[in-house]
Amino acid sequence: MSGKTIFITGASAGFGAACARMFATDGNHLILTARRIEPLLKLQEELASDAEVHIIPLDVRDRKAVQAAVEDLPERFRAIDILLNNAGLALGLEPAHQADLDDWDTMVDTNIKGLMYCTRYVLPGMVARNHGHIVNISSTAAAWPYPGGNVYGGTKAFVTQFSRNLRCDLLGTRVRVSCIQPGMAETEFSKVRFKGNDDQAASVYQGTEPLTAEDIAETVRWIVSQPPHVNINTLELMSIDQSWGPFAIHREQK
Ligand code: NDP
Ligand code: 8X3
Repeated sequence: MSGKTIFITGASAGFGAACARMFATDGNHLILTARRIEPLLKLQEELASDAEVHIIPLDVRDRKAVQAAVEDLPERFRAIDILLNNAGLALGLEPAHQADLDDWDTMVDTNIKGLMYCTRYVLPGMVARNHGHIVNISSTAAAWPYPGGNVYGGTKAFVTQFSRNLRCDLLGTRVRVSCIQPGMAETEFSKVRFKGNDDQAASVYQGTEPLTAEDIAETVRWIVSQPPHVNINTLELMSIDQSWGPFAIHREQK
């Protein structure tokens, strides 16, 4: 797959940056967005020989900024073929009664509302062209609860169900919607979740071979490379070192 125009949110690190590298190598044109401009500039320089790269400093929580980012694109980048809704984060792992409400707000504003804004502003062009693919990054946390997952898992359940509902609305068009639900993958994710505590972040992956950002990029590549009549709805993947636990049961001490 080459020659496509691909809009990536959260391209400054992790999955987004790995997808940018992969799509650039394949010869696509990229719109890379994130809040941090420095890593975007570096990526633009790194990929310059392979791809045309347009960078936009963008906080997906800012609805007007998302609208401007999409509507003010240079002519060359206007016809977006693929929107990769990847920007997102988990903050904290405290139980619900101790969690920080500001963290909850940030997760809802980013993972739900930011993804909603990007989708809503990009989608009309796709429908008008009767062509396009939205790829949403959800999580195993969408389907499988765990202690401390509270609002993070809730936001990812939204992403999965929103993806399915988009398919319903888009039936009859040639616009595809796919949702990927990865498990534990080593990126900046845990550093963000544990607010810069590197030891706590490293302990998540200690003694395991977690998924990598490149594994996710390969998955995205496979999904978008399917023939146009094939829509991958939902795809869940995990490291071989991750699985499910038994139901937790509380027992009173006699
Ligand atoms: P990283 O922390 O490495 O990357 C997250 C990206 O999201 C960064 O580029 C960051 O850029 C961007 N981002 C965060 N908040 C905003 C915002 N308000 N506006 C714009 N961009 C933002 O994590 P991952 O690559 O691992 O995460 C990518 C996605 O994958 C997330 O949605 C995450 O929930 C999901 N995921 C991650 C898993 C994992 O184990 N790593 C597993 C399953 C799903 P910047 O800070 O520059 O804005
Ligand atoms: C990230 C995976 O298990 O930390 O979405 O929630 S997990």
